[in-house]
Amino acid sequence: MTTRPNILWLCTDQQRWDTIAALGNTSVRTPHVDSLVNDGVAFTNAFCQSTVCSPSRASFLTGRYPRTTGCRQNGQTLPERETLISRIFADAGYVCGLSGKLHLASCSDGKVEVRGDDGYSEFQWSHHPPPDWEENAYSQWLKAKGTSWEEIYNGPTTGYVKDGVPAALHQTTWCTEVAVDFIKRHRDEPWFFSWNPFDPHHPFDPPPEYLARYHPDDMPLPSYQPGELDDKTPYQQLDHEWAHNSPGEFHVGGMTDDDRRAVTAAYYAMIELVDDQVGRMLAALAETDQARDTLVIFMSDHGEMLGDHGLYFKGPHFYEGAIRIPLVMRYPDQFSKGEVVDDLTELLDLAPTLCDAAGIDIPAGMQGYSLVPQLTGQSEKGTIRDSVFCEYYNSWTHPRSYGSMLRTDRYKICVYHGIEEGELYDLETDPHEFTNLWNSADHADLKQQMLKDAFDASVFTMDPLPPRLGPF
Ligand SMILES: [Ca+2]
Repeated sequence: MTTRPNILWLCTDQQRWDTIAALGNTSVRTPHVDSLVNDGVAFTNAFCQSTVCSPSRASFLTGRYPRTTGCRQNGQTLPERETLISRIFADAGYVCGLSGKLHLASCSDGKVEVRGDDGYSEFQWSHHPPPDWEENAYSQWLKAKGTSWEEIYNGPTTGYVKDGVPAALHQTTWCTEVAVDFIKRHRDEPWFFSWNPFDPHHPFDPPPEYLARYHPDDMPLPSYQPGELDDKTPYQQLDHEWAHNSPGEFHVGGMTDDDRRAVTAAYYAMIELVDDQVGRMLAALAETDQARDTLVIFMSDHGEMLGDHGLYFKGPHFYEGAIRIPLVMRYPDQFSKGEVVDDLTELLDLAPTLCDAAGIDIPAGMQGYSLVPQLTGQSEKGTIRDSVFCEYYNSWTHPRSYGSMLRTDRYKICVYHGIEEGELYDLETDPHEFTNLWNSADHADLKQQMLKDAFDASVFTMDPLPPRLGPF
């Protein structure tokens, strides 16, 4: 692969894996992402390296595990020694742009996110829609249109769902306008663009005209069995009452089935807006005759529990809803068309994949594998990796919650450090992860082996840098 493709990197926030119509979800409409599936390669077993923003994003933007980058928790700044994939592409002569969030440093409590050496020459930052910072470029866009967030975010609210701002004034739409403008202006040079909207992250507040398209009665109920949390972690038991263990906010313990269906409807409505905006960017590529020269990635930074196991949002939980994400790539004439790859894949495989596809040497510190062999039909099934590894180190709610997870094709073990609870699932006999085998005498040998394998993964995911230069 000798050309220099443009990179259009579409990264939503908190979008779980099973939200693409073309891959089997019959309740959501995603025609534009479906077109990427049909014209590109879909990875149906792709996993994030952490279930919250900053460690996950720091990981896939460097190709290194959260503990390796040093950005292990929300609120930590990615150390300066780390090199972002956008910096690598800028150094290779690409013009790099971003709209939406980056989240590689703390931006809570009114702090503006401090930028590192990220390589973006065009940087339209908006961590989230509310105007918590003067620097929020989305707020400035609303102001230029003669309105404000406070003015337009005033729809009716239930305890769980809200009518958000109209699509024309939505942050996802704004992110897209910035992207389309960038795509049109840079057609004569190689470019790299990060489209990072906040949706479909909670709150569940789609534009009212999108919410109206999804009737709660048509939505499936989450995957949950009463009593299943009895032998699971205290973090899950607490989040089963209040999401993120934050009393007064999202009262999971008070939900009815109608509430659960309404939340799913709102989540899917946000995803349909995301999809429509993806369609605008794909159209801009086609209109400017850049579609064939552009590698498009669609993915998310982590999942959303969406009521599965009686849980919402995310947390120190390693269920499929939280760790498994959509991942689709399209590069016409170069990558396979309409291929579905079910090999285990980690998000940190993306950075080496992009380097490989663009003819850039893969840096020695990257810990993932290039997926180009899978993308071009040059690999045997199951040759990427035997397992995926995910980490959570007191990253958000539940102070003192430390967990790590190893998942193979068949088994998943979740080890919570410093407490006695853990989880072990047989995904073949129990694909919905209802039955925790951690304390099952019949599975003691399996648990022992998985603990050893997880310990191995913990060792083998340490930083490969600095390079070893000789025997001594
Ligand atoms: Ca996130």
